[in-house]
Amino acid sequence: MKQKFDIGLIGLAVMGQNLVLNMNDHGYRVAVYNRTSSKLEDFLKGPAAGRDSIEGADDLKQFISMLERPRKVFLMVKAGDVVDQVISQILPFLEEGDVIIDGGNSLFTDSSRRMKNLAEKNILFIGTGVSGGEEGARRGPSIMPGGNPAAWTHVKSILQDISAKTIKGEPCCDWVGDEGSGHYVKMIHNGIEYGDMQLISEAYHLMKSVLKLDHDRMHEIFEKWNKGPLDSYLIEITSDILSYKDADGEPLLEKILDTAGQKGTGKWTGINALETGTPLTLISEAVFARCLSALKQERVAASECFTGPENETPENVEELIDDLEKALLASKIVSYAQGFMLMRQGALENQWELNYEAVARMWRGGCIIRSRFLDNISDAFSNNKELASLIVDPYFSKILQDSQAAWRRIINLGVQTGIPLPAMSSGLMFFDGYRSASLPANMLQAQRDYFGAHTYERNDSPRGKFYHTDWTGEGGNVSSTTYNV
Ligand code: NBP
Repeated sequence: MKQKFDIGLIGLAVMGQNLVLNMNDHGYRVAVYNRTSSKLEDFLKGPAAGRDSIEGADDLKQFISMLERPRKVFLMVKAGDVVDQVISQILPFLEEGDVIIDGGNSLFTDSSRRMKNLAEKNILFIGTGVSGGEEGARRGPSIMPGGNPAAWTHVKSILQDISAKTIKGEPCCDWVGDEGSGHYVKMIHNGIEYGDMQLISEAYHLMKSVLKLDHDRMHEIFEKWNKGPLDSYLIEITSDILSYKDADGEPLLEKILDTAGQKGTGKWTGINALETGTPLTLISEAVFARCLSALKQERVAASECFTGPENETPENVEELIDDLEKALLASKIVSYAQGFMLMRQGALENQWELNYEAVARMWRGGCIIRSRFLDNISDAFSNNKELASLIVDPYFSKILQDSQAAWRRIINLGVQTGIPLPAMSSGLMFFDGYRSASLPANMLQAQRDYFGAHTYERNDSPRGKFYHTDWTGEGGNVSSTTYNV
């Protein structure tokens, strides 16, 4: 009898093809299927040619019959309804104990629903984040699996073998937790990615438009920053992008239209932050900055209505470059602190037990936000499992303390020259709010009580005791019900 296959993969677009080759490089026999059969043929005759242990089927029943039991079916198709459609197409051919792994960018609530529905049929479901794009999928992505814990033993070795490894050789893949927690962690990863990208773009904007640096100089600066605490994949590719010349010898970057696209995971992170009441200000600003950039026509029209401030090259350019590095690092700390705050809130609301140290380790290699900095985050949670915020961890609080003067100078520079720094400034505003023992919310509470009898607590009374004042002398004694949403 013909030897069965270790795993089957459905969806031979860029991610699927590269994951198959990666699995095969690690000794796994892989069966493949794609809705459009010409793409299956192209793959088998192209990238998979000469690999005997990769075989395809253009019929789902046959494809499933090729798999070793318990069958492991990896879906790498477009996120959303397509995942439900494909699951319902393969279900008739699966048996109890088989495993479905969805590796696309699915919404975590969909993954929770799929896990529960499939558990009723005794099919084990995993929703896993896969990050690293094409190169990551081929050479080792960061993989964040969550779902039915009984599935983990069946796929652990495959997923950890194909994942990226940290410098210490640890796999950038570990069990995240129950239900849709794997996709939840991936969603936050993508939100943080939005924040990092926006912060870097703001630094580039100031360098180009205020410090008037040319592309070669900007390339050198990012290259230098990549040897310090900002060392990361995104800083590295920014340096490469700045040195890339078009056919005419001019920087290609300046020919790219300034309207950003997005596929939804940043938006989901912002929505979840609002739903859970988490102040995820920097990442949300990064999402809105993309939305604002997309209003190109309106921006061009508005640019003709207003004149911004005069913009003369400052005298202390070298000092400002150092300030910018510090401002970028400080803002980045706030962004990650907010991302981990949201993760803690998500874990609380969904009753998941998340290991934050392991999450930081999973992001250490293979994924788009990989950076040296994630080792420090992992250490912070290893030193204190109950850490309220990365901001108060001794390593990060010292950086913030030492950088805040430079950070303020950079935000001032942006304000004075009319260069928008939405993410960097919202990071500073959050920092100032978070480190303030008192905020003007007493005024908010007074206003709420004045117009809506919403009541307030007092500084000189125990928490939980609520007061209402008849501010005008014309109100009654009846107060509104006290609750928070
Ligand atoms: P796409 O997101 O472009 O999806 C294309 C695949 O989905 C093709 O195999 C296509 O089959 C299949 N598909 C579609 Br579209 N509709 C289908 C249907 N109704 N039934 C069955 N199959 C269908 O590919 P990708 O960029 O490789 O991404 C795959 C997943 O991984 C997505 O969820 C994506 O968000 C996620 N992801 C992507 C990246 C990245 O960098 N691209 C990184 C990380 C995660 P066809 O060939 O017949 O049209």
